Formats: sequence, structure tokens, C-alpha cells
Amino acid sequence: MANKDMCLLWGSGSAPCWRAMIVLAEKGRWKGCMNKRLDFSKGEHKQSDVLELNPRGQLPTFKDGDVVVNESGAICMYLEEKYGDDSTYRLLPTDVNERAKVYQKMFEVSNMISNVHVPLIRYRFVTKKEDWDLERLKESTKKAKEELDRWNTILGDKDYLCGNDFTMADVFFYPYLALLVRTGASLSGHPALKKFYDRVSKRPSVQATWPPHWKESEGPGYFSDL
Ligand SMILES: N[C@@H](CCC(=O)N[C@@H](CS)C(=O)NCC(=O)O)C(=O)O
Repeated sequence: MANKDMCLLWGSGSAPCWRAMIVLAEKGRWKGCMNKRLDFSKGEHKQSDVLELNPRGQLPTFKDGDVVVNESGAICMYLEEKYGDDSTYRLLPTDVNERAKVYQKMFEVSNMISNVHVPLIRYRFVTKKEDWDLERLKESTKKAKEELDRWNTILGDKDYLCGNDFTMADVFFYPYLALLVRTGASLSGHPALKKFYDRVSKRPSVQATWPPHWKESEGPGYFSDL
């Protein structure tokens, strides 16, 4: 569905951006909306047109008509509420008790970010390789494994985090898992996560929004132990 009043500013490989992109695609609005890829390495996310909408100068930055919504979680929830009619795939169950389970997992993803993404991936992105503190990385890897163990157990035999349906919990979680794989994790010690990763990676909304630069080059191969 074409919607030229809708605009998403995004960066390739950014997990929060990818969340919003997946929801747009699930709602059939990814192709139709104005979406503009910005280059973090050129500082494009700090340009005035972004700062006017998002004073933090972060991506994703989103506008739908006169409504400006930043923060990936808020964008996803806005899209689900505004465009989640019966003609689109529902990412939140209608039953309030079932929905609560999805909410819990959505918010639980903050642990994945603080225990895996920040200490293992972000740390390496922002620290020069010669300055990497290897003892610190070893300790962080131990904690990250414990976090991944938890998610592996949550998944168990299920197809998705909350059962057999793809939900907003999966939208929130998957991009961070994919970033881990992109940066070198094999997930060999976490078979349920690996199956989940393979399953969700094939989803049309995920394929349609796959980070373009991931198609062009290999990731950094940080991990031999995850
Ligand atoms: N909590 C925000 C985080 C957004 C965020 O940190 N985006 C990163 C890219 S992954 C960014 O724009 N970083 C640039 C900066 O913070 O200056 C969300 O979920 O949308």
C-alpha cells in the first residue's frame, strides 16, 4: 500500500531500525512508505533534518503524517495499533492474557541487549582492536552464554518465542540475534535459537528488509565460542 506521508529514516544493520522495518513489511507498508537509508559512518543521523524530528539524532526516526514517533518499540506499537486491522498480520494476540506473555518477552529483550549486544558487539564496534580488554571480553562471553541459554530454554520446542505464531516479541528479539550471527556467532551451543534464527530469517518481511550491506560483505567474525 503506497503511503507517501509515512517516512522512516533508518541505518543498515541497526537492530532497532530493523524492528520497525519488519513491522512495516508485516503491515504491507514497507515498499509504499518513504524510507531513507542514512549512513552512520558519514554522521548523516546527526543532520538537521533528523535532529528536527529526533533530538537524540538516533535511528530509527519515524513520521506518519503529522505524527512523529521515535524509539523502535514505540514505532512498532504505533504501527500495530494504527494499521493492525484484520487485513494485516496481527503481531499482538487479541486475548489479554496471551498478549501479556508477548509483552513480557518484548521487554525481556532488554536483557539480551545489556548482557550480549552491549558488552560483546557494541564494545568491539566502539573500541579499537588493540585496546580490547581480553579478560573483560572473556567474562562478558560467559555472561552472554548464560543469557543465550535462557532464550534457548524459552524457545524449547516452540517455533517462536510465545508459541507457534510469530509475534511482536519475535520482532523485538530477532534483529539482535541476527546481529550476533552476522558478527560471527554460530549458535552451535544453542540449537533452539539456531532453528529460530533460520526460520525467522526466511520470513518474507525479514527478507524484504534484510540489511543491504550484509548482502555485500562478510561480517567481522568476532566469535569462535558462541
Ligand atoms: N532506544 C532506541 C535506540 C536507537 C539507537 O541507539 N540507534 C542507534 C543505531 S542502532 C543510533 O542511532 N546511534 C547513533 C547515536 O546514538 O548517536 C530505539 O530502540 O530506537
